[in-house]
Amino acid sequence: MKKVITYGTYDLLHSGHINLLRRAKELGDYLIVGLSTDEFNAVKEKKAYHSYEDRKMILEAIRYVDEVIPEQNWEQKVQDVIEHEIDIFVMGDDWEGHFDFLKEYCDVVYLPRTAGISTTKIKQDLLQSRNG
Ligand code: C2G
Repeated sequence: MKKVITYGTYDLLHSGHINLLRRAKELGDYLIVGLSTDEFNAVKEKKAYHSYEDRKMILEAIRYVDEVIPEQNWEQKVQDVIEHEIDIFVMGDDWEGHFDFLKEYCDVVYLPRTAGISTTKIKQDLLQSRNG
């Protein structure tokens, strides 16, 4: 069984997230998502709209996702890859090069981001529409 892992905040789920998860799953048989906790989001200077529990429940409902684990810090990836016997690490290419240190432990794949959509854009568009 080929195991894949990816990480993220996955707040205000949108087509870019789903495109990433679908392509990540297509690379193997089992997809784990390391979901950023609310505390780690603060480290990433992100404030998610949905709580970790809600974002986890939403991800677990997606057909491409087999397991969700908490992402609590920048340092856990090597341990996660070893413990979960991961074959492929996947991220969107906005992270190109940032996780190449994992090549010692598994394949590292950066997939093209989906253009024109982001959680930040959703928040900005909603703010503008409210302000007229
Ligand atoms: N993504 C994408 N296309 C978009 C938006 C996001 O492919 N239009 C991808 C990102 O590249 C990432 C995943 O969807 O692989 C999740 O995006 P975020 O929730 O924004 O993740 P991020 O905050 O970048 O967290 O340790 C890694 C970090 O936790 C990554």
